[in-house]
Amino acid sequence: MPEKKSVDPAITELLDKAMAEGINTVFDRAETTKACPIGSVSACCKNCSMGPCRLTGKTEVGLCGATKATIAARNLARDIASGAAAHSDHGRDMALTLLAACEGHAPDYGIKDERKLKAVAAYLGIPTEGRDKVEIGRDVALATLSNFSSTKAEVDSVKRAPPKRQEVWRNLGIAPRGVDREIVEVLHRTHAGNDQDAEHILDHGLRCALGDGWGGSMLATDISDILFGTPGPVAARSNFGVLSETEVNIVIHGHEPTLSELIVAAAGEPDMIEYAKSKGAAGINLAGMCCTANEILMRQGVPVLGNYLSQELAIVTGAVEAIVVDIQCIMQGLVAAAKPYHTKIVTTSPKAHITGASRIQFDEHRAMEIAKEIVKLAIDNFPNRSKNKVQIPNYVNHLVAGFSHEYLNYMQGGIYRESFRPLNDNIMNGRIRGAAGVVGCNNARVTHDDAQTYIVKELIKNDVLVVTTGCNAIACAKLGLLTPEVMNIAGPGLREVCQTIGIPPVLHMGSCVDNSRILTVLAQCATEGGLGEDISDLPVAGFAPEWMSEKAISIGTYVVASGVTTWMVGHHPYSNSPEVVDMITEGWKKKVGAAYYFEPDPEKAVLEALAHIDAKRAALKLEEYNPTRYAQSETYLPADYTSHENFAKGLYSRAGV
Ligand code: XCC
Ligand code: SF4
Repeated sequence: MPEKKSVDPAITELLDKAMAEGINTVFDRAETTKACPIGSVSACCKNCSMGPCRLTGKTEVGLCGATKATIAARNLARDIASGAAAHSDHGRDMALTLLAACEGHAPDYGIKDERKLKAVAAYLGIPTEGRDKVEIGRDVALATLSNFSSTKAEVDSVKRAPPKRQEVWRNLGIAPRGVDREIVEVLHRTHAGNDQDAEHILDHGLRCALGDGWGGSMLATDISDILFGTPGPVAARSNFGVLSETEVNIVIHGHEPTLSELIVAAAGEPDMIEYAKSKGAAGINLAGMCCTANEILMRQGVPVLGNYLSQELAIVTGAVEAIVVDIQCIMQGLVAAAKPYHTKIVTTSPKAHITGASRIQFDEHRAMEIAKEIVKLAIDNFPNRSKNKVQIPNYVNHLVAGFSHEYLNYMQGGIYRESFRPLNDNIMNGRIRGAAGVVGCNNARVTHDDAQTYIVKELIKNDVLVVTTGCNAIACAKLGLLTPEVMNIAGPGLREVCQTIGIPPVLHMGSCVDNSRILTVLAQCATEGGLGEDISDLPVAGFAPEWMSEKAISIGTYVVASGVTTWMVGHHPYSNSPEVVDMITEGWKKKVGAAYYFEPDPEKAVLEALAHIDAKRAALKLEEYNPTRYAQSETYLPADYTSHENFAKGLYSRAGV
């Protein structure tokens, strides 16, 4: 059990309140419920009813003779399949919404970003010349759907990878054919008595994960951008201080932008605000949680309340009228935690009911009407708020988010000269040592937000540019790492580049499905010139600190399969088979040019990743990284930035200060 539960003082404050009020949260349950030592290393198989078989002590094989390697590989492949299914089913629903909108059945949705529509149409092979956007949109939706259960040789977006990478996949026979097909095939292969060669199972695991990253997730991002707009920089706020004492607080939690975008619209309607006032509230205040937060932050600047482990504590503030959830990362514990409070938990997805929660089923055909119904339910609940139970931790941080691939491209050369040249050049000359994607969840087995923010800070100190998504992005937001001021702790070379281009050293790129944005950025860096020809040549690394979900396993795997060595910061869930551990590290280095590490120590992970980045630089024959070579003059720190010491003290600023 971690000594300290969270590095976020708002969480610490609310945990004290929860304890005083007798509320049991995930933090308490992490103390009373120990992780199973057998399952946590994949020493258990329950794929048939002769088991579950425990491969511990002297037991080398299961009843059927399955080896430790087979069992660990099957477990890993199934984790990938489940994670890929979650992301991809989300992508499918986005496509169905686009289709309904273009066929006139979903009047509250439309094509917001025509430029993106045309770009996506181009890589899906859909003609755009002289055609109406609704017609193109319909074809894009249908073509997207055909990538799921396809009869194709490859999903369309495989073409978006650098040619060399495509070759690697084709040579190994792991270019994904259809998103659904690869997931089904994992389940088939891992059924009792089928594929029983660990390496062969894992090859297919790679293929399935690629179907997620370059298939389902990428299409989810693309269609979200078409429907709701491609993100550009927005300023916003984060942490519990964004809740309002006087307004109706609605927390939007989950993953999809479909409903949440309309709740944002509904909450801004004059009749809704009037209605809130008629109930004694000053207005309506929205705050996001988990990846829905990221979706509406990136496009609308809606404030972010917190990440995965914060959800029950939102209730404990006593100030939240409704937590509206759609899919994924929603703890069942919300319902029990809400019992002693007035907060209503509202489930909305046909795919995610929770026993005991309120339910307003979402239907894209009547989207606005339903969004208003939800907002009204929250408003009606406002009079039930008991003032003496309210405690809103007074912590807020400012942030800048909204860095889509398109924006990064535009930012480095304007609309006529879009490129990644400045970034590549500065990596080549060593001002920027390399880049890292830091994603990841929250995990109650370790100190909340600690490894997340530690790793990001260490990387930027070492002149490594960071891109972030998901719950890591939210941890960074809360800790003040998404502000330009954070340049004060960045290494001098990185700082100089960030100041010149006008970007913060930590770039928030969106939700978990938006890790696909990172893939396309990597593809462009690799083909821009000067940094090799394949993603695996780039001086970059991946991290997933505090990861917990199967989605994280799928993401980690597709990032590795794309050529980026990745550190999952946490215990090794497949370590019962040293053979499998070797296959996904040394083995995958040979196959896909990148290794998949599970490392519990964040410090060690950072050191290994820096060494890896330097080795990639050396292989490219780039300038050796030298931290004192650039930007040594004090004038590089503009006077209006706070001093190092003051900034460090103020990492958590009190609201309004
Ligand atoms: Fe869920 Fe996407 Fe993990 Fe956060 S980071 S806990 S998966 S919300 Ni993807
Ligand atoms: Fe045991 Fe084999 Fe059945 Fe797994 S598939 S539970 S190892 S008998």
